[in-house]
Amino acid sequence: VDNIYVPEVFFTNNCLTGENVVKSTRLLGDLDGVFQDKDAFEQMDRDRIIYQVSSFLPVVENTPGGLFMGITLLYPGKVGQEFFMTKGHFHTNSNRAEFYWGVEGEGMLILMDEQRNVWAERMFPGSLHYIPGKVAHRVANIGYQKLVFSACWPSDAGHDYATIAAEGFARSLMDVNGVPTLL
Ligand code: PAN
Ligand code: ZN
Repeated sequence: VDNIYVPEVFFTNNCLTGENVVKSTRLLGDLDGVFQDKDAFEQMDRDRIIYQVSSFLPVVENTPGGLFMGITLLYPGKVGQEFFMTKGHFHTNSNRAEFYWGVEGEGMLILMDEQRNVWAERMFPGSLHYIPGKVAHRVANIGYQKLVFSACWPSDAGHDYATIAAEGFARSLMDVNGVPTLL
């Protein structure tokens, strides 16, 4: 997939070269098991693009003291009544924190601590979110347009997807009569 969203600002920063930009695409089929409504999921096109991430990795993964930055484009849509969202993860180095900030569109940052308490913060252009260590994070697009947000995290954070794949989040963000609601 070539038409990934990359704002021009990244090309004006001379520390970023083609070699340290990593792009990835998540299709609906990559999110098997993530959404609550299995019947609705099975009826949808597994090849549909749900989100794309461009990550800027100026140092080697796991370097202590470095920073990574990424920009995520999350398309609008729902599986049943549940908004399209990212997989979500804890950091492997569990105490590593992260900043997210909203660039375009409307979203909800869904957070869960190790005791499985879940809460959410509204994302919008210019919104800034501090994600403490030991807090799993995922983003849902609650609007009708694309949602774009950026992230900055330590280069030795790592991504633990397995815990969320196995246990999920304790609450899901559903469209309840037009109102995004954590259930
Ligand atoms: C972000 C996320 C990105 C995609 O850069 O990796 O938004 O979400 P998933 O990784 O959960 O699929 C981040 O949190 N980095 O640490
Ligand atoms: Zn993260």
